Amino acid sequence: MDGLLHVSEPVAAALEERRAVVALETTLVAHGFPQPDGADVGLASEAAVREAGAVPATIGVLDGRIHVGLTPSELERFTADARKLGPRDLAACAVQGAVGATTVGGTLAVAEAVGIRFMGTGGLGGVHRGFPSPPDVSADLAALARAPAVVVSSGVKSLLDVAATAELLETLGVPVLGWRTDTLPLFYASRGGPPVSARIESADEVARVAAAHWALGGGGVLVGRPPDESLDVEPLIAEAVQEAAAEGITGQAVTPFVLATLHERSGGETLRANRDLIVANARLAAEVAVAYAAS
Ligand code: PSU
Ligand code: MN
Repeated sequence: MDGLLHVSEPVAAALEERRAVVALETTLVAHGFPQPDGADVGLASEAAVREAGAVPATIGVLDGRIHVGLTPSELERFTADARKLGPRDLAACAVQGAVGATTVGGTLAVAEAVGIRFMGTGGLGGVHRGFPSPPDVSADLAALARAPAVVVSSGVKSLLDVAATAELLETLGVPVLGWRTDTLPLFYASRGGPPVSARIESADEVARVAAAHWALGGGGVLVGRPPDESLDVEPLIAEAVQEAAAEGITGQAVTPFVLATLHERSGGETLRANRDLIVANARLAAEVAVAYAAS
């Protein structure tokens, strides 16, 4: 399996020297936004990570290898026709030479394999509305329970059943830390979510809680950072989720369909909000990684 993982030179050097590294996914590049917005969001996230003093490691599958750290021209290859890769999909995609964009779960599986402990994203996947019909629970949850990594998100994507997802995170033993808040953010909306397991006030405090969790043999830690600009789009979400069901859209296709429908029906408002929160979360993940490296 030599050569299955390709770690870019800057990421390899940073890991070797125990400097701060932040993993970023490619699913939101390929499937979370129309092109060229997806690649722009990816590049803006990488820039935010660098500004905070860390090295970005954007992850995806190209040409038979799992890449950790992408060049801008490699990032542009993650278009809507890329496969969407959860942890189960990585191996087949690499062996078959397809282009594959990693979800949060897929990214965490690779991050664990190479020793990266921090990641930023938009919103975590979770229990889909209507469970158990369909019986759809994002693989993000199982991956987060296992990988020793801090994931900074704006909570759980509110197109899901957020309350059920929060219960499952407790069952899986995942600490849910509120960034200067007592409740889990609702992706586009900052308020109204379930309570967090602990509120934290600084990047250094997140780093210390994560280090303690890992010293106890724990895995993932979720940090919920409220979006700076809060949007109430619940009626649009309910409409889009219903349409997905009526059109027979299931499995991995549900989240991209709902996000795209919201981007369209909100006149681009959710697209702007989603982009801004992703970049801000990448920056905070880098600040936590820097604090951890300094400790
Ligand atoms: N956050 C966003 N946009 C996205 C996602 C997260 O702002 O597109 C993606 C992530 O890759 C996450 C995935 O892992 O949605 C969850 O998809 P599913 O519910 O099919 O597991
Ligand atoms: Mn699913």
